[in-house]
This record gives sequence, structure tokens and C-alpha cells, in this order.
Amino acid sequence: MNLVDNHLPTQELQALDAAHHMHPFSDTGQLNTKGVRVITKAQGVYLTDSDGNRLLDGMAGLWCVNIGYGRRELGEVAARQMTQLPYYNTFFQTSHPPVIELSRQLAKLAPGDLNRVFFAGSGSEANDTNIRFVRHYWASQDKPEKTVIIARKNGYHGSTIGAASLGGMSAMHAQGGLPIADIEYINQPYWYREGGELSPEEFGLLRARELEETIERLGENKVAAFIAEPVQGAGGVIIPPDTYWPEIQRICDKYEILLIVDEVICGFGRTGNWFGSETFNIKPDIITIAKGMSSGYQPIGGSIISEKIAKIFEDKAGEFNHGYTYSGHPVACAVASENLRILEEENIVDRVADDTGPYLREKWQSLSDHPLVGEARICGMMGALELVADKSGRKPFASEEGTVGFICREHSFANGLIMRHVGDKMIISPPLVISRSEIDELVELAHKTLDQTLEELNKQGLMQAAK
Ligand code: PXG
Repeated sequence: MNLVDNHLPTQELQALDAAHHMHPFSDTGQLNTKGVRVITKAQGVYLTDSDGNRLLDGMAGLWCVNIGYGRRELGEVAARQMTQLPYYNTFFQTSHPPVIELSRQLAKLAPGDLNRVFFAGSGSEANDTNIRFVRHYWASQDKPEKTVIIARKNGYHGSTIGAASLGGMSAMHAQGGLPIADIEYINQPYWYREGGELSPEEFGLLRARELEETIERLGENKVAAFIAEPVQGAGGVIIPPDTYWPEIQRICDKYEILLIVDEVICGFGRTGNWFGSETFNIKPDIITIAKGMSSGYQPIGGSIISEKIAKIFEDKAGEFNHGYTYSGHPVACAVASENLRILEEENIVDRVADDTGPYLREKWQSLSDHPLVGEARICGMMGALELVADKSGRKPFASEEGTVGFICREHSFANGLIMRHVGDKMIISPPLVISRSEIDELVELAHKTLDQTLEELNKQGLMQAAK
């Protein structure tokens, strides 16, 4: 028997998990009653669970396994680095070859003059860094009152206290005393649910101009930065109307505020370019990175900052009293470097732009013919289905938000496809290496799942739109 197959029986694993392991974003009581699904191995775009079931991973783990599972090269690099230098810090005026090489690669790949990298262990940590970066940047230029960061409702920037404060998730703010001071929120560019009678273009402009109104209301001298994801991921793959980002860019250029673009999901090929900032023609001062940087093979995040900011840090800011034990961890850096090398060498990002991305788009959009699907939208390799009872009305279901999405997700898992639900939206974000035939399989399984969901909704009397 293969060593990795040699695990305890599923029920025993579930009992131990329930007894000793607490899960993120989970209702502990509910989960322990139901029992977790135990994933034991993975290859390419497929996972295997402890009962031997095969699942097509339509979420690339948690939006991160861009390169797909089972790339030996990454394991080999990790083993070599662990033997040579498993750990050293980057605090005491020291550095090491893996962090230097990864910084070089990132500076080369990142847009514009974003050339300097500050490392963290995750996207959340990187966004905490960003809060301190931008406030200290202004304080160093005798503008300590420029502290407010404008963010968006339903944005997601992580789960530490700082990052969750930047996020606009009301359920997260409701627990643990969030948000921190001096974060302001504007509405999201979510046309399908919030656009009313406006065209997407009109609505995009309207939502972008809330940034300008907020800057004017607070006073430019109080505002440090604006933060946003190019496409909101965890919020439900919300792709802004074409008018949105150009207007945001105009406003950021007009006022003296910094633009932080959170590329934790959109970065490293997800939208068909190396960064979402290229897809939407955004000129950021800082980008947040994590996830696809290492394809999730190692935990690593960071902030890539512009020369303009770096210059202030070099000339005026003094010591920046911030950093993590694992900032620039050698093994994580070596693995991320190898991941980037493979993404480049195998032209994986170009393939998303020119081949598999357009192929998935066509197939995915065909799902909008299904009676349950109000909109099938997609950007590169991230897509969403808006499930509705009334296709022309763009109205939510009468049932509590998420009831239908959950039913659909359960059918999807039972069919061997991992799709995530965000409320009543179904989400995909598959590994970027997914092939055409695997895309066919994904879309066929999604179609079958929609049919079964519709049948169940009809049976339960849930096919009703809200008034
Ligand atoms: N920014 C963005 C845009 C993210 O999507 C983070 C920051 C935080 O990264 P870390 O590495 O600290 O998790 C994220 C993370 C979901 C889900 O349910 C999404 C994320 C994390 C957990 C769950 O879609 N994104």
C-alpha cells in the first residue's frame, strides 16, 4: 500500500477531527454532527477523498492552486531548500538567495514601477502590512492626519483584525469588535443585484463616483488610500462594469491618495494576465499578493510597492517597525520561485488568455440558457452563476439567501464537482492548467447539478422570487 493511502478509516478520522480540530468559517456544532470530508491526495485538477471518491476541483483549493496538484518540481525544490537553509530571518540586516530571487522575479512580472516586495505569510498579513505602510508613508511626509482607508462593502481582504476591517463583510464585522478606526466603506459595483434600472455602464460610473464623494466629504487631507480587488472573489466573482475602473483610476489620479489593488485572487494568471491590474488597466501604488504566487504549495504573501513609496521609505521613513517571523521564508520563497518559473516556461497565463479561458467562457456562458441561471459571468478562470427563480426580474429567491446555493453545492459535491456557493451564486475558479476535456467535464457536471437543483427546488416549493 502506498504510504499516503495508509490512513485511518474515514469515520475514525472524522471523529478525531470533530474532537480536536476547529475549522475556519464553520459552525462547529453543525460540522461535527455532519462529519468532515477528508481529502487525502490530489493530482492535476482532481482530488481524492478518504473513501476513494474522485472530485474535480473547480475551486483550485481556495482560489490558489493555479498550477494544479502534484507538481514534483515544487516538492523537490522544497526538499533541497529545507536541507540547505530551512529558515533564517530577514530582520537582522540579513537576506538569503531564495528571497532575493523571488523578489527579482516579482519585480519583473509586476506592472509599472512596482519593484519592491515586503513579504508576509498570507494575504491577510500582507493587507495588515499595507495599512501600516500607507499610514506611515503619509506620516513620514508630515501628513499624519492622512489615515483613512476607503474600502468596499462586500470586499474581502482577509481575516486578521486589520484585513477583516478593510473587508466589507458584515458577518465578519459582527464578531470580535471590528472594524478598526478610520476605515470607510463605499458600495460595490455589483450590477446584477444592485444596478436596478441603470445600464451596467451607468451603474459602474455611479458606484465609482462614491469614491470621489467620500474623499470630498472626509477631506483629501484625511484620506490615505483606497483598496479594492480587481474582481471581487469571495464576494461572489463580481466583475465590475467596463466604466468602473477607469473612473476609479481618474479619481485616484486627481486626489493625493494611494491605490492598493488586492491581487490575492486575481494575481498570477487568474484573469488571463499576470495581474488583474493589467486586465482592467489599473495603475496601482501597491498590490497585495498571496495564493497563486506559490500555487498554495507553501503559505506566502506579500505587498509589491511602487518606487514612489519605496523612495519615501528609503529617504524619510526611518525604521518601519513591522515584520513577521516568516517574512521571506526561504522554503516558501524557493517554492514560489519554482512555481513562477513553471507558469512562465509553460506559458500557462497565455493559455488562459488565448485558449482555455475563451473555451471555458463559451461553455460557461451557455449555462445561462438553463431556467435557474439569471447570469453566467466569467473573467479568465473565475466564474459565477446567479441562481434565480425569475430570470427577467433579477430578483433574489423568496427563501433565505444561501438556501438555494447550499442545495446546489450539495448536489455538485455528490456529482464529483467542487463548486462553492456565495449566497445563491455558484462560483468556480479552477486550476489554470485545466484542459479542454476537463472543462467539458466541469460544465457537464455543472449542468447536471443545475437540473437536479431545479428538480429539488420545484419539489420543495422553493422556485419563488422575492416580492
Ligand atoms: N485578499 C483577497 C482578495 C482574498 O481573496 C485574502 C486577501 C486573505 O488571504 P489569506 O491568505 O490570509 O487567506 C483573500 C483570501 C472564500 C475565501 O471563501 C477566500 C479567501 C480566503 C478564505 C476563503 O472564498 N481569500
